[in-house]
Amino acid sequence: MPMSLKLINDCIFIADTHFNEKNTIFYTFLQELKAKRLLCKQLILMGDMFDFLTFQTKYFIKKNQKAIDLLNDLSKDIEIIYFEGNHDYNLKKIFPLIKIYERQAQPVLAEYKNKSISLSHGDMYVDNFYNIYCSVIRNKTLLALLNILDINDVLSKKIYTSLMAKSICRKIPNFKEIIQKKIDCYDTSIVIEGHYHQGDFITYDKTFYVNIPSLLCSNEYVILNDTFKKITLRTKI
Ligand SMILES: [Mn+2]
Repeated sequence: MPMSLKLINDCIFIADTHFNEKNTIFYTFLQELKAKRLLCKQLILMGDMFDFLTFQTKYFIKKNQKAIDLLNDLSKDIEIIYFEGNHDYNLKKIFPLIKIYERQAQPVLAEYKNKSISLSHGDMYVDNFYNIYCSVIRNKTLLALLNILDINDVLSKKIYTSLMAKSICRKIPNFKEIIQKKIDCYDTSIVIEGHYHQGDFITYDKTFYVNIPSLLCSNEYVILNDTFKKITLRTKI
């Protein structure tokens, strides 16, 4: 498999910010980058950055416009890589300068100091039913149709309200065992995922597993410089 991505020293990973009207830490983080209070040459977005975003759903593009614009602005100066998640997909036309990896292209094989690393949002290798569900919700014709049917944004507003009410920050008790079941589906010795909101780094027999914490849940992101380090986002008030 060809290496499609080269990770550089001090690259920053963030995951699962679930941006919406209530959860705005993603926007705060991007502002820190814009003001250069946080320095970064390569930013890797591990998915579910927006609580809901697809190219076909105009209501959500409007809702998220502020964060979309800032991200596009930053992508002129910073190399940004975006792994689509289960809440944000069909993004290529929204972010022209960002390297987007759709679910079907994941896991992505990356290279860092002669080591190969697999990266994906984290909702792969679950089960067949979930895989079918994923291809249905990403179907562009279906989404376009729903957009036409979405008279006065009624459907979108329903989705939005239910997403806002969801509590997503919780500890998964047997997380190590859950990942154990799928870890051998990857064929690299390092695996990076988001999706689970745990932020655990776990050593298995053959694999080092990095779960990028949810910036929304724990206020943390990850920097890679020889090793992976969790950093707490500090913002001036
Ligand atoms: Mn997810």
